[in-house]
Amino acid sequence: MSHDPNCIFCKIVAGALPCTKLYEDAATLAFMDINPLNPGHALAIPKSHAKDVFAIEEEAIAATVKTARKVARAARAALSPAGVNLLQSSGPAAGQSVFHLHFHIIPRHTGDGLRFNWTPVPGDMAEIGRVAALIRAKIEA
Ligand code: DGP
Repeated sequence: MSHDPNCIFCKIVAGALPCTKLYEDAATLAFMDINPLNPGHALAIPKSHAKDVFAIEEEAIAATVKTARKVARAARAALSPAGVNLLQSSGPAAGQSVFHLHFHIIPRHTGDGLRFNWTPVPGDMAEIGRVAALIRAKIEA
């Protein structure tokens, strides 16, 4: 299990900092976000330190998604939101501020005014196809 002594979420995993825990298993932990965007806003993290989606092992992120799903379902049962966003940000340009991979679980309500900072605009299908081909060529087995 990788541990970064300077990482705030590693300190939470180690019990050196408090959190409002929702769930844990051998590989993951879920707890409430201290800056909730909506009531019920929670985070799911791997216990082993990995900075972001690029650094994390497949198994560890799969376990974290499983926990995020569990929490999303519990939030739906408990709070009856109209929907839930699962959000993962990797890199400062994507809005990541804590560099230990995490999924936000954000209960949503119609008209709650939350925006993730983009306005949908129909894409150019040729350009979408061109970029898809670039990414497809780099998909690893
Ligand atoms: P991001 O910007 O995607 O890296 O999200 C980091 C989130 O972590 C942000 O919503 C606030 C939350 N957060 C930061 N420090 C702490 C902490 O010490 N405890 C808890 N529970 N949440 C934290």
